[in-house]
Amino acid sequence: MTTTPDLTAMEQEKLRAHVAEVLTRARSRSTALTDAVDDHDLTRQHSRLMSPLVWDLAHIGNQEELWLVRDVGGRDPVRQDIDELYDAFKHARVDRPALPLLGPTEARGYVTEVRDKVLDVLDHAVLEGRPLVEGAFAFGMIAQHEQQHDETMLATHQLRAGAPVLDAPPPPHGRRVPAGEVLVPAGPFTMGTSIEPWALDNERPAHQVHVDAFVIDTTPVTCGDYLAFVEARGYHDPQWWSPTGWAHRQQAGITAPRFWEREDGRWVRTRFGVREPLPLDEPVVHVSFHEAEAYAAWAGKRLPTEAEWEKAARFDPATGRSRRYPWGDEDPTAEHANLGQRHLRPAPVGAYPAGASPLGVEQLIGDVWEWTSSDFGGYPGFAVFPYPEYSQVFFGPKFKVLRGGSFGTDPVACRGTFRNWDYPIRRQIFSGFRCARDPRPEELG
Ligand code: AVJ
Ligand code: FE
Repeated sequence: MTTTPDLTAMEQEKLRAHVAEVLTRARSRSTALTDAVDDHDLTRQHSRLMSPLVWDLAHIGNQEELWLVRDVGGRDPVRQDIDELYDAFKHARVDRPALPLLGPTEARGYVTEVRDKVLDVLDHAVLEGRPLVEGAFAFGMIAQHEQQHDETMLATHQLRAGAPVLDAPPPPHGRRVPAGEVLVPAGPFTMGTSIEPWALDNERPAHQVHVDAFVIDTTPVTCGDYLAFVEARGYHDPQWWSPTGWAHRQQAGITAPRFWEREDGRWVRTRFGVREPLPLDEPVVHVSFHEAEAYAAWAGKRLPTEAEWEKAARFDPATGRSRRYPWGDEDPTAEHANLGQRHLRPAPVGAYPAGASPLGVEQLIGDVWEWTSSDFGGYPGFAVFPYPEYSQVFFGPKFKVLRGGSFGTDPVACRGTFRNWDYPIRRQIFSGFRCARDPRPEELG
């Protein structure tokens, strides 16, 4: 008996071309982020929270070698001797500068050698059969991995002292949005996915979740909104903070979002080396989960749960279906969302009317990662794929989920189902939030 391949030869070719395109886009970005600074800035540690940029670069190449050269390609190792140096579980970020890392020239040569082999593997690979290569999954996973590290490198750039080295055009203008909040009716929706070919293991499988009615903000909380909390002495009143959040706020001496400063009686913020007046209509960024939670309490609201966030982003009341993105199933364009480091900042609220969900919730995708109130965990039926260190080892109450991607997230690593996570004290990432609340009885009609 003969079996018909799922993909025609032409479909295989289209998929190969798509893979080559996303890999190339990721590499252009990694190259730009590492060529922007000198060797000293590539090898030094800009913050104890971050790796030296040259570690990220070689780690990108090492993951690509492990999965695409050795596993998918079945080829000989390029540099087996360095696997241990670039294993994120072997050395904490703080210790990485002291390791005998590849220098800038060696690291660049290494990632290029690996990529050349990978493009050859791609030319010969059959993109179906084994789950790892089905729909070119492993290639998509590696492109996402590189882009995730590019976002991490962008966060390192934000922590770097000195003159600006990155540039990008400003984002589109904001606008006044029709309503500040919308009601999302009670009922089930499909959370997660079983059909998105490059969805990672933690996004799977699709499953029904009942969500009670809730009200959610149509836009992320802005710097102007957040400033009102700061000026109302919100950082000095424990009633808005959880006990853990307050303890951290006290111990770390935090009195405003990261990168905000008061200068001659005015607030300024530093963004990739540029000091500028606080942009009041832009989503607040560089806040921790604890700060987000405190603001929400002060505003008489709360953070959305992860299920609420995803329902607001994907549920289409007209069909009962869950969309890939708030605006529909089409991949994001520049009209839909601020992604991919196209701009070096979040866009003002109202900048993306074409990105709205059916219920009118805006800027869920792009601009700033949004903290949710949920711990990171596996969905019912979760299965490790292809390795437990991507997601599973982080499941549990130590990590909070963030959703939606930021201006520094590439579209390949951003979907309505995509899940990010971090410690609730972290704020060097491009993290913001929006508020939700329980409906008042009269709003339920
Ligand atoms: C999903 C962003 C939390 O950077 O720690 C990179 C992504 N995993 N290399 C991280 C990741 C392995 C991960 N986050
Ligand atoms: Fe990694």
